[in-house]
Amino acid sequence: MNLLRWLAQKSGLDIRSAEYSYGEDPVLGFTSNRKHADRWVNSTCGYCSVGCGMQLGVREGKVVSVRGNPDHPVNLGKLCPKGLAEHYAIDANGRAKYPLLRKNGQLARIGWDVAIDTLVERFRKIQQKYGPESLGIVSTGQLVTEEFYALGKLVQLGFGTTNYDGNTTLCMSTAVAGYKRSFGSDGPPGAYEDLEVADVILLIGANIAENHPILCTRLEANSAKTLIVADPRVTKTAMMADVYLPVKPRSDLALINAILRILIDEELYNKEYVELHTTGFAELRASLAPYTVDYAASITGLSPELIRKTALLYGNAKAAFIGWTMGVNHSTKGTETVNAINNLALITQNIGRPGASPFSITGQCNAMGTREAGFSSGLPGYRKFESSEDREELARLWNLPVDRIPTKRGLAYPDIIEAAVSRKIRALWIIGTNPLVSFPNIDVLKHGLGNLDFLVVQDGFHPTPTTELADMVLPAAIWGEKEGTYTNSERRVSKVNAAVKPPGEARRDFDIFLAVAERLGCGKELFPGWRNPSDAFEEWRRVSTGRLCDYSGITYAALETAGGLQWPCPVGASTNPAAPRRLYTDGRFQTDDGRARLVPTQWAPFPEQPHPEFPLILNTGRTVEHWHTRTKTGGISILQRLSPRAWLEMNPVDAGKLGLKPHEHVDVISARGRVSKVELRITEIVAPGQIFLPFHFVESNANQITQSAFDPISREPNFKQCAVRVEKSSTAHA
Ligand SMILES: Nc1nc2c(c(=O)[nH]1)N[C@H]1C(S)=C(S)[C@@H](COP(=O)(O)OP(=O)(O)OC[C@H]3O[C@@H](n4cnc5c(=O)[nH]c(N)nc54)[C@H](O)[C@@H]3O)O[C@H]1N2
Ligand SMILES: Nc1nc2c(c(=O)[nH]1)N[C@H]1C(S)=C(S)[C@@H](COP(=O)(O)OP(=O)(O)OC[C@H]3O[C@@H](n4cnc5c(=O)[nH]c(N)nc54)[C@H](O)[C@@H]3O)O[C@H]1N2
Ligand code: SF4
Ligand SMILES: [Mo]
Repeated sequence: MNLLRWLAQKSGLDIRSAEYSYGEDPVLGFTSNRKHADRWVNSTCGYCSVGCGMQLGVREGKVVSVRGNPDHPVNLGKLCPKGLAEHYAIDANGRAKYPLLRKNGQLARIGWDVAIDTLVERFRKIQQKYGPESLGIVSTGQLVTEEFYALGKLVQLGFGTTNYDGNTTLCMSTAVAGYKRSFGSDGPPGAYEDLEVADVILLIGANIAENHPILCTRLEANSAKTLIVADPRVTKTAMMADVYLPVKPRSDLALINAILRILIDEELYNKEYVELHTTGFAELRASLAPYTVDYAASITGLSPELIRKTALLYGNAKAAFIGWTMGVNHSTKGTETVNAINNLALITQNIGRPGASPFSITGQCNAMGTREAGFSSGLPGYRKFESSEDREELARLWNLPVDRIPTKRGLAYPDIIEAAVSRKIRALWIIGTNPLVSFPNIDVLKHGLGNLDFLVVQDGFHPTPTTELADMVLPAAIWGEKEGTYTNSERRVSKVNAAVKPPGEARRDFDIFLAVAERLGCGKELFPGWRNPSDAFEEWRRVSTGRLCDYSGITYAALETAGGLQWPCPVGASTNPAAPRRLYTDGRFQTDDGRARLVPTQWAPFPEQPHPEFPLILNTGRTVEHWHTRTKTGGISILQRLSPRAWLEMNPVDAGKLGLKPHEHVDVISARGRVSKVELRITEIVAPGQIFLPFHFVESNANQITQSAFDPISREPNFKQCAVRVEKSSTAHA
């Protein structure tokens, strides 16, 4: 049976009456081709960071269909199931339509003028009383770049607080920190094309079949490759592998260090490249002394032969690609693991060449945009707070005194929450993220939010678990209703366009930021003459000129023609087919001496090891049908029917020991809390001693039980392991 028929049967949807029909492409690569719409608007998918080009079909003021853009260089017309159903999110139930303010305990409708006045007055009063840094802002990876650029200026220069971060610290901050330490700058160096030309591809903790489905089409196009997948779970991606590495949870660092040691011992590395383009080789080599194959085998659970085989495959490859995602980043050793991956790529010169890259596959549609143009963990344009030269340059570009530019970053997201717990942060503005579902160890978060004097939540949906706690809710336009740009994982900037108007009185985040700036009295100074995202884009092009993430050659018009352009894109590059597609092609890095750093790393066991009271290791993650906290996908019936509720994966060995049967309801308990009545799936997809729970479902919230443990460098949570036990549900806990 083909996937469409299966999807339709499972979801109860009549294929003939569906809004679109599908082509016969392989699993997850189907296309839609029915044209019910009066007009089609080009845009880019608003879910994941693959960044597929789309066309939104509009009829009578509604988006009635979407289809892949056949001319877009990322996806050539293909879309995955979430993408194909994305238009339903626009008209889904539960869109936020009006500003709301809490009065006598209830959220009540107010007008925009009152909303903006109240926000500015309350924030200002709190800052006057407790200091500018008592205001915190937590944003997202899902606005357009123009909005991130505007928000950064508003927060840091308008409100004058540095306590600004995003959900990207739950996601990408580890990759960012690792890239900065190795290469002197953030920025994934490769291109998707690399997946088509590499002869060895190693995916570590990246389940692209579920989470970046259209990247799988790149793998299919490469028949000569050897695909190696390291994941403790036999994911759909692992099932595609030529070599599957069932690593024990969080043992990757030991594996990579052992591979490094084998390649150095057997001289399978590029001495000339190491000498000319890196520093720290002697220290790296010394740090690898403990990582014998046998030691790594004891940590990873892999056989010594399999470790050697993997090392030799990578070491002998003409072009080797390493892609990683949350299996690496969601760890207190995440940044070091990224550095070990970069070390491996550097000593073998698997960087800056076709097919060769240490590549962080990003997550949200525009996590990259906030990394480039945002002003939270760095200054816009990958500039550094610590660099007086960078600060002076920005001050000149903005026509501001240099002492207005902060000299260090403020608190990271988990530290903002800690500061709310300790009442140093008194007011919080949450934009485009739903922490009541996505933040680890929710009870700490609830405590922090409960301590605030004023909480504003700006979201496209209401009620959400987070908007329900707000003192003020600001209704935002979402994807399909606004204009700007997204940058995908391969640094490709694509255009996002409005096809319809937002519902009720919802406004573009961009307009909300401008209105707040106006009311704050800094509108003219920070956003002179701005009305539309294109105004922000023009300034951002100037601010990024000459930087690694150079946008100066990108215009909205050029994006419409090309379908998407990769940076660096200096003037003239958008029409030059010979412009470099990758970073670091000349072996020069963004460090002071132009050399990459080889960073010694040390493996350590994950925090909270299993013990008799909590003997199982909990892994959490995603499924193809849903997007994070399900504000966008929970109301889309085809997706919701395919994946209606949470489940718990457990190996038959553990189920046998606990006397549990398939489909029984179980509770999952950690030292912090309990998830009640989850349906049990007994399966060898997970190894004995490990269980897996998706984090999409607030009713069975995985983050009720995850831990408050963070990478010391990136501050990213250790979402992928904690100690739990499983019990058959009793009615007492129902
Ligand atoms: N359908 C869908 N797609 C999405 C998203 C979504 O919500 N839904 N979200 C987007 C976002 S923001 C992100 S960040 C990406 C995330 O994309 P992924 O990182 O692929 O997603 P996860 O399921 O969180 O985790 C990936 C894998 O890490 C494995 N893992 C756990 N522990 C370890 C370990 O110790 N070592 C190794 N090697 N692997 C381990 C898990 O078993 C899991 O299969 O997906 C993006 N795409
Ligand atoms: N246990 C566990 N927890 C995890 C993870 C895990 O693997 N395991 N993964 C982590 C990762 S990688 C991530 S990225 C986070 C994601 O966690 P969240 O950011 O909390 O997830 P989303 O559901 O994407 O929330 C985005 C919110 O923004 C709103 N929104 C959408 N578009 C717009 C817009 O244009 N403007 C505004 N103002 N609002 C908008 C949506 O309605 C939604 O409420 O979760 C993290 N949490
Ligand atoms: S792969 Fe990602 S970007 Fe492409 S259609 Fe699916 S969710 Fe959208
Ligand atoms: Mo993410």
